[in-house]
Amino acid sequence: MAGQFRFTFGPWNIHEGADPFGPPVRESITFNVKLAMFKDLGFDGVQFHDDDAVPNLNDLTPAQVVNEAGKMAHTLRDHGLEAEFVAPRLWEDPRTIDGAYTANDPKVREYAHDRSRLSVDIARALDTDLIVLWLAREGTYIREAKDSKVATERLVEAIDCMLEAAPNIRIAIEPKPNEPMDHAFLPTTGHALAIAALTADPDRVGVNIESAHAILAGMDPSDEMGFALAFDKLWTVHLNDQNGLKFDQDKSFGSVDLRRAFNQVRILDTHDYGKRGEWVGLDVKAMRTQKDEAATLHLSNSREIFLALLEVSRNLNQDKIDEMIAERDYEALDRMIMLALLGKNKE
Ligand code: GLO
Ligand code: MG
Repeated sequence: MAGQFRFTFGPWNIHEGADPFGPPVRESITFNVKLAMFKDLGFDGVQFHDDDAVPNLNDLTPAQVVNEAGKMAHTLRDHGLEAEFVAPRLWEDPRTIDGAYTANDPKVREYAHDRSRLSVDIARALDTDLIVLWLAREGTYIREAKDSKVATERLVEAIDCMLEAAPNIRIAIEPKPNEPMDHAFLPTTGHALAIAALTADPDRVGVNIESAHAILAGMDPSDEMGFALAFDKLWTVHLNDQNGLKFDQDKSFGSVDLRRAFNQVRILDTHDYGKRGEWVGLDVKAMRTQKDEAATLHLSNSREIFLALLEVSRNLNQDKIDEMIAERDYEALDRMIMLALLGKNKE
């Protein structure tokens, strides 16, 4: 049964290990070398930022951007890989320091719209219909800096601009409550799905749920996933783990709370996630202390843990579980799950 799921990660998941308080601890790896690693690590698809696919795209004409993206599509095919999505990287340009879509300066908003349309062109050239929107700087450090009603309207405008750019493009919003901003405007799945309703084509706006982001918002990631699944809006996931409320850690899947990871796998599997081509995306980072040689194991480990938890979930005796639920015998159910996670499932 296992193998029904197909996995992706992004080139940023193989990282130099730099953090705000120290220098890089590993050598940089070029994009092409990273691409050559995907299959060996067990991955069939690539998540792209727009400028992962077309470096220096701000210096190119739109026609040149499409041409470069076309070359990347060939490179991908040569590696036997597919593109899962393209995400406009709107948080590294000096212009977007105080936000892109929600910037107070109309020229910055115009730049953000233009760049987002380019991301749509890149997605089409890479043969994917999915745009992921991680709204990094769309929030505030102080409440008075932006008007949240106006900001919401500006987010709708930005999404509409992408929906208009291509008739079949779909947008998966990746909610996150904080970091780098103190307060983000779309912190949860509920916010993302609610804003979809204000756009020109709600059917083409869904979510990318990241485990760590849900945890930072005080939510259970599997419940967030279940909520999005009920709306038929879970178009991708960023699985990882997070140790409490601190900076976004992007730890290996299951490394903090195995049961929380198990419940994410279980809700996805129970509701046939993946059957319509949805990928299992990871957004994990190597530990800062890892030496170069071990700096990709967080990816293969996360996939391995996903598949191991899938096996645990599928081996559970559902009739027994149903009986326990009917009896409200939650102690027995609790024990059963814990023993299963310990590899001691005797049912
Ligand atoms: C950061 C996000 C980031 C996005 C990626 C794709 O917190 O998780 O990694 O997922 O840039 O847009
Ligand atoms: Mg993410």
